[in-house]
Amino acid sequence: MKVKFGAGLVAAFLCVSGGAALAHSFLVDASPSAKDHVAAAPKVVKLRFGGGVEPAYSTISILDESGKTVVEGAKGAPDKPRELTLDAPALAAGKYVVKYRVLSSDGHIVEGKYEFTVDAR
Ligand SMILES: [Cu+2]
Repeated sequence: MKVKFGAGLVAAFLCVSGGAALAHSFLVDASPSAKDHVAAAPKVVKLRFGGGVEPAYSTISILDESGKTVVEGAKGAPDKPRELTLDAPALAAGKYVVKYRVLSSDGHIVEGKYEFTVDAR
């Protein structure tokens, strides 16, 4: 019993620290993606994860250069259980940060952030 409990603790720790081989839902693709420079403001932010995610318990935010939240939310689609989207308002040229905090269907929270730039026209 003691051994099993110990093993469980190790597994939980590894999950939080983000070992790549684990099954929970890390971000695998994003549009716009990290460090992207886009000529036109994206109408939607789309994040794809390595496993299923729960839209009702997940949030994507877009922050402007000053750190102010421009918009937040998250939509899923029943036929795309690994994807979340966020409709973006008209973004002016500038740097933005996409932050996400999602509930993976294995029960773990996965969070992260990255930056993209809308170039001046
Ligand atoms: Cu996990």
